[in-house]
Formats: sequence, structure tokens, C-alpha cells
Amino acid sequence: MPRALITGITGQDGLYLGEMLTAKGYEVFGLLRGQSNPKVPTVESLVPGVQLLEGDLTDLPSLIGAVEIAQPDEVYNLGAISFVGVSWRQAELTGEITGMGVLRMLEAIRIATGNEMDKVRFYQASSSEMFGKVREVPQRESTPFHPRSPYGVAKTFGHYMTVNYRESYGAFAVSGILFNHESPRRGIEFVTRKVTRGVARIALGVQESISLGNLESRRDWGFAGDYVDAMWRMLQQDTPDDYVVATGETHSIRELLDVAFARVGIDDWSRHVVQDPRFFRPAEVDILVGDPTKAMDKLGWKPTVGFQELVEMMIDNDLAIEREQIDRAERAATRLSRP
Ligand code: NAP
Ligand code: G4F
Repeated sequence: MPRALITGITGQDGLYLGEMLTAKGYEVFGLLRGQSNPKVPTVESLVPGVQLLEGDLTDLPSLIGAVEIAQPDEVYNLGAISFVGVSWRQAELTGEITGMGVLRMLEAIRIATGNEMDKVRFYQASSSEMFGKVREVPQRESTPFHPRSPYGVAKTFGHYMTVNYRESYGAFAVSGILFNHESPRRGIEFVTRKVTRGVARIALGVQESISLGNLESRRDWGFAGDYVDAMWRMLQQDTPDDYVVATGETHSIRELLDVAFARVGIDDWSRHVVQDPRFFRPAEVDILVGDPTKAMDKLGWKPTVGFQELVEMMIDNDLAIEREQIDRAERAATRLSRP
């Protein structure tokens, strides 16, 4: 039975990856931070049999301990402050967790294996945010980096550390340069989920409008379930390498709004969207679109969910959640109104 250790198991990708590895017969270990993490029941229900180990990417001894207990064949480093917007307001913390956290995880493997780093295969969750002010369209593995946010800078540090451990210690360390990927499990701070949740609430009469920032920026949005499959494939190769994972299609926030509102029968969304300066960024990544040719050719990977299907899947999920909340509130009100 292969053994995998996942940092960031409580996040969107961690849950999909944990689920997928369990289905493949892996023994899955997840790093869990905090004293009483409220996401434990979700992780345990989606990743049955998961073994949760206390640890934090800011704390090297806890990472060494986790590697010693899990004795993993594969480590997936998904833990990070992953919200670009917050990275300007908490730049130092972002550097510590998203950047230095990668170095600590690599060091933990080196120390726990007694310098035999090739015993453990390592995946680093790098990001298309490293391309930032893009030097070419579409972006591929050879495109130079020009990160535009403290998050992007921290990810670029983690990326080069991963390459460095491969070159310095012969580690099987790979970096997946993943473009945006979304799902019904996406955090509500990210624009896709903010829109699908907001549209569901507008359709059900719970709220009037959604406040957004830049509607012109464009992203290459895929489905998270497809992207964790690419991560796993990278660690099954004969030699470690870096790969861009993307759909090759780009859409604007306006197009996202078109598809989301159409799903609930609203054609003109202008009165439901308010632009708010608070959601604009100090420096923007205007157009991200990836060229996944290498991942397709070498990993045999391809995306299975298109943009419209993805947005509709998220809307349908948010409609179900919001309806459930309305029903629960109505049941509670009925109970209270009884004499
Ligand atoms: P996410 O939902 O925000 O999950 C982030 C995870 O990191 C959570 O499990 C969180 O734990 C954990 N974490 C935060 N601080 C930590 C710390 N100090 N020590 C240990 N763990 C910590 O992110 P995601 O969308 O799943 O993304 C997974 C990874 O891929 C991230 O590294 C992200 O930067 C990268 N990435 C994501 C995308 C994308 O479009 N989703 C694209 C490219 C790269 P808590 O639950 O305890 O907060
Ligand atoms: O959904 P976002 O916050 O995602 P962003 O910044 O692209 O980052 C995500 O993808 C990266 C991969 O490229 C990951 F590395 C990272 O961890 C994260 O998962 O914003 C997308 C776009 C931006 O251009 C932003 O300015 O949407 C624009 N936007 C417009 N209004 C908004 C809003 N974004 C958010 N979050 N909230 C708004 O109100």
C-alpha cells in the first residue's frame, strides 16, 4: 500500500487529492494545523481512513515529526496562504507559509530520510501567478516569471527551492505550475465561488447584488478534480520535471457573470453587480492562459470539464446549499412560533 502525506488537506485540492488517493488504495496522511480545526469532520467524511497529523508549515520540528510518522512514498505540499488578495495585507505571513514553508517541508524530508531524499517523491503546488505580468501568451514551462503579488513572489521562491533540491540532492521533486482551478469546494473568497454563491442567493431572494473588483481580468479556469489527477501523474514518471496544467482557454469575469446568471434565468445582470474599489488589487495579472501541451503529451493528462459545465456545477451546488439554509431557518421559525 503506497503512503502519501498531504499538507493543505483541509483545502479544496487537498480534499480532492485525498479522495482520489484513497480510491487508488493509498494510505493517506494529512497535516492538520491549529488546536481544534473545524474542518476535521469534512476531511474524515471525504477521505475515509485518513490519518491526521498535527503540524504547521511554519514549524520545522512538526514537519519532521509528520514525515517520520507517515513514512511517505509521496509528499504533496499543498498548504499555503493561497488567496492572492490577502497577500498584500499579510505579506510577511505569506512569505513565511507560502514561500519558506516549501523550504521547511523539503528540509523535513531531507532530515527525516537522513539525506536520502530520493526515497520520497515531492510535489510542490506552484502557480500561474508566477507568470504575473506575462511575457508571452499562452504561458508555458519556459515562459519567464514576473510575479505581481507577494503571493506570486513567495510561490516563485518555493518553485526555485524545489528545483534546487532536485539539482542539489537528487530529490524526486516536481513543481506543478497550475492555472486557476475551481469546484463546489472552492473557498468563498475566490471570484468564481463568490459569484456562484452570490448568484444563487440573488435567485432565491436572499441578497440583491454582488460587489466585485476588476471585471476585465481574464483567467484560465479548470476543474480541481482534473488538476489533482495531474499532480499524481507527475509523481508517477521516471524522472522529475515541471509541468504547466491548464485548459488553454481564457475567460473574463464578465463571461463568468454571463454564464452564472444565465443558469438562474437572468440575462441582464447589470443591476445585480456593483464595482467596489476594495476588491481591486494594487497590481493585477491581466491575462492568464496556459499551454498544457507538455502535460498532455508526457503525462497523458487532459481536462474533462469545460468552463460552462464548471460554472453550472458550482451554481447548482450553491443553489442546493442556500435552499437547505432557507428550509432550516423556516423550520426553526415554525418551532419558535408554536405556543
Ligand atoms: P486552499 O483551499 O486555500 O487550501 C490551503 C490549505 O493550506 C488549507 O488546507 C490550509 O489549512 C493550509 N494551510 C494554510 N496555512 C497553513 C500552515 N501554516 N501550515 C499548514 N497548512 C496551512 O487552497 P487550494 O485551492 O486547495 O490550493 C492548494 C495549493 O495549490 C495552494 O498551495 C495554492 O496556493 C496552490 N494553487 C492553487 C490554485 C487554484 O486555482 N486552486 C492554482 C495554483 C496553485 P486550514 O484549512 O487550516 O486553513
Ligand atoms: O479568484 P481569484 O481571487 O484568484 P487568483 O487571484 O487568480 O488566484 C487563484 O489562482 C491562482 C492561480 O493563478 C492560485 F495560485 C491562487 O492560489 C488562487 O487559487 O481572482 C481571480 C481574478 C483576479 O484578477 C481578481 O482581480 O478575479 C478578479 N476579481 C474581480 N473581482 C476578484 C474580484 N477576485 C476576488 N477574489 N474577489 C473579487 O471581488
